[in-house]
Formats: sequence, C-alpha cells, structure tokens
Amino acid sequence: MALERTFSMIKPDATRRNLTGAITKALEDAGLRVVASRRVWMSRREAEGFYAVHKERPFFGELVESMSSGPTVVQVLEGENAIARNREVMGATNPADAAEGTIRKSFALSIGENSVHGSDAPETAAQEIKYWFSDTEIVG
Ligand code: RTP
Ligand code: MG
Repeated sequence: MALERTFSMIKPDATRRNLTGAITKALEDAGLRVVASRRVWMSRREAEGFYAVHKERPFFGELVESMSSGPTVVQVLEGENAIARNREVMGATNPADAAEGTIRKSFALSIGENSVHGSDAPETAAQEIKYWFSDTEIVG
C-alpha cells in the first residue's frame, strides 16, 4: 500500500493543557510519522479561511473563536492509509461518542474543545496541507 499524507492539528484546548507530546505520541503509536510540524497562534482570519467549508454552520463563530484562542500545532502526518488511520485514532467528533483509547476519548473536553483535527478525504488533506505548509517544509 502507498504512503499517504494527511493534515493534523493539535487544538488550543490541548496545547493549553500541555498535551502536545501526549497527543503526538498517540499519533506515532498509531503508525503515523510527523513529517512537518509548527506551532502557530492563528488569527481569526486564518481560522475563518481554514474552516470556510463550515461558514454556514451554527457553530462557526464558536469554532473560529476557540481555534484562535491560543496556540495550535499544525502537522503533516505520513503513513499507510494516513487519512483513515488518523481519524480512527482521533475518535468521534463528540468525545461522548468516542471509542476507548482514542485521543478524543482520552483528552477532549467537549465537541467544541475536542483537542485534534484531521483531514477527512484526500482532496481536503491536500488543500489543508497547502494552507499551512510549503513543499520545502515537509520532510518525509
Ligand atoms: P475536525 O474537522 O476538527 O477533524 O473534526 P470532525 O471532522 O470530526 O468535525 P467537523 O464536522 O468537520 O467539525 C469541525 C469542528 O467543529 C466543531 N464542532 N462543533 N458545537 C457543535 O455542534 C460542533 N460541531 C462541530 C468541532 O470542534 C469539530 O471538530
Ligand atoms: Mg472535519
């Protein structure tokens, strides 16, 4: 099977609680390799641009507010089936529904403060990686 890349974020609720290492270890233990990583405190504008697909949703304002409330770690992950593998280890969007052993089950506070983001398809992975990283910043 071919190596795939996906985009991942460790959200402000998690960096605030000093969980960058714990979450990165869970990703690595799931067979994913961090091939790019940067800590960024995104502006409201950057958060709005990144989440533009959700702009009509009722939670959009809350989402932008929360994502620009503190530092985020943006990452590119590489591995076999990386997109699906990452979503599996993240767990369900709402931590109340997340399976035992997933990142969101272990660390998320609520559906809004759910500690991690992961791309949901090859097209969105490519777009999201490009939103935060140039090709030379990704070292496989
Ligand atoms: P993500 O994009 O963050 O990896 O999570 P996801 O695919 O599981 O969830 P998605 O539907 O794409 O929603 C993006 C983020 O918006 C927040 N959200 N809040 N208050 C709410 O009802 C609500 N619904 C979604 C979550 O933080 C979710 O991760
Ligand atoms: Mg999503």
